[in-house]
Amino acid sequence: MLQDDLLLIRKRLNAADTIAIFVHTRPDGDSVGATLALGWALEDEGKKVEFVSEDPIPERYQFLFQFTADGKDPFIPAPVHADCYVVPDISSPDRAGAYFLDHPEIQPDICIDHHISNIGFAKLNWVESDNPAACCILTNIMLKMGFTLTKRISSALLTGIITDTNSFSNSNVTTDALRLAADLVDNGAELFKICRTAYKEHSIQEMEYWRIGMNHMRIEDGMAWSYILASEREAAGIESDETSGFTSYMGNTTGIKTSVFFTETDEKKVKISWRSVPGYDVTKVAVSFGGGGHKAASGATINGPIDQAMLTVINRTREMLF
Ligand SMILES: [Mn+2]
Repeated sequence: MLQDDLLLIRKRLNAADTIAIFVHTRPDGDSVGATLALGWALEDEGKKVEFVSEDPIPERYQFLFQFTADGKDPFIPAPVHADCYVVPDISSPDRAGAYFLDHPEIQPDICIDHHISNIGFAKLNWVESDNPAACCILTNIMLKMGFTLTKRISSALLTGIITDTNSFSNSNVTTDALRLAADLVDNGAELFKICRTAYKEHSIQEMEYWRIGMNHMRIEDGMAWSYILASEREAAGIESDETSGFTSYMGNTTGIKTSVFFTETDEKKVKISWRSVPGYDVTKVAVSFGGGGHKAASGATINGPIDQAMLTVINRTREMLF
């Protein structure tokens, strides 16, 4: 990426009156942190900013709202007055929700991303696919563009770095990421508080999910799997069909090569989530069921009933990987 590109990004932001910044659908910490950090930096320079999210911001990131002017959630579902569109941590237009699909005449102005699958859909694209977090990229380039990283901006950026690196434990964490994080703590970001709130703390619903998952878990020949029924989710008051990290948790068990979690959806379909250690490519199993994903993390949705689905999927996973 050339310094000239950074100059173009800075010029485009300077020229705008109202800048819309989007989080991606099902927003995570990196997405929320990047959007708030850049938005606040622009507000500090007197720009009007529209924070856009089609989905609600998960509760674990809402502590960042204490730093908004009125202490309230600043996000709106779609832009209103924007003359510049920024999409951080977003690899393709659909990841921003329906807005750019419904308005094909609008091309996002600036994309800042770290996904290897980024398709370069904005007018200006700053993509570092080996960078562990969009918030790492932003920390770096916001400093280069002359923005001041205040306490609230540093808190938002550190939230993204901690959550996207799994608290600096992923294989792609660089010394650069560690140094940038230290600088953000120097600027007033509260490491312990952010780790606790955005990363470590679970809701009671998530614990319910794990309790049910633990109860149903089976371990056999290097595979661990479990499930949750729609009726169990309803009884426990669990609204989401996300596995709340339980598939990874099973997959981190010593000796386990592949973990699989089955969620019976409200429509009696079965959502499958695979995780695996290096050497076990779960994408090909997921693709054989009409799904997809990454070598180490994939998913698919198939028809029930769940008993039959589990039997078929576990057998095929064993045949294809072991
Ligand atoms: Mn990210």
